[in-house]
Amino acid sequence: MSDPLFGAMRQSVIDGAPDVAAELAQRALATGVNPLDAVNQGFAAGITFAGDQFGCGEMFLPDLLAAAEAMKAAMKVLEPEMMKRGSAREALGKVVLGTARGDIHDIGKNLVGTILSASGFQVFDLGTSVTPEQFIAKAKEVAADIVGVSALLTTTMAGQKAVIEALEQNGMRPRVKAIVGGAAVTAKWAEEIGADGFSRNAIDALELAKKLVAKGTARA
Ligand code: B1M
Repeated sequence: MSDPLFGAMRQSVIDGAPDVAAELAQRALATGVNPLDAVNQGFAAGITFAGDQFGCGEMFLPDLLAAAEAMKAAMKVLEPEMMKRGSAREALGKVVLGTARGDIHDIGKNLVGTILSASGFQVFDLGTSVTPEQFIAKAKEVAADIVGVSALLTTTMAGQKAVIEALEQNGMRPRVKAIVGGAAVTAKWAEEIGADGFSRNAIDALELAKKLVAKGTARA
């Protein structure tokens, strides 16, 4: 029954139509669709298609920007509901989150932050293009358990490595765990740079974060 709705969501992002996307997100909530399903099966399918079209030269940057705006309009409607549905309310741990230096992609990072917050983590989101120094300063300030760095560009993945090096240099490892993610990030890359883990999507990021805090990263 929801399939045509998911199809319309996908199309609203491809068309770069924020008003339509927001309206569809509202309709999904009104009809009892799980907001995460709306993201994964609807809107994210649209942004992935747009990215593929951009990658092969069938879509241009303004189209991709418009698609991203539509996706964000939908996320603005869905995020509060995702937060409300979060089951665990106790503080599981503190996570400092951001997108790597030089990288302005934030849709996936925001989704990771929403899922972690909704599930009981206290998330400090530093936004996009975050320097290693900013990650370190915030992690020290809040006594973070986990630092999470998102990177969508192959060029900005180096920023993930720089954050882990900075954690080492500041004597914050191994107490503070480092997790990485983003479309081009692989398990091999995560291992190579000494991350404590990586995840392909927001749900896996939650499982990973839970595992890491359970392994004894809890604050002294
Ligand atoms: Co950009 N872009 N983009 N872009 N863009 C990609 C990444 C690209 C693959 C598109 C392509 O060519 N096919 C390509 C990168 C190529 C590469 O380096 N390998 C690319 C490029 C080239 C660029 C520009 C350089 C284009 C230009 O200017 N010529 C430019 C770079 C700007 C910069 O950052 N300095 C650029 C700009 C943009 C827009 C501004 C137009 C827009 C971003 C808007 C925004 O985020 N506010 C945009 C978009 C939308 C994309 C694509 C199409 C979609 C990304 C997205 O939001 N996906 C992307 C193609 C693609 O990925 N298929 C592309 C949906 C989101 C839910 O998924 O972000 O993967 P994702 O997040 C997932 C997982 O990865 C994971 O969980 C999330 C939720 O499930 N995850 C984590 C993410 N972070 C995590 C962190 C974790 C754990 C899991 O722990 C910390």
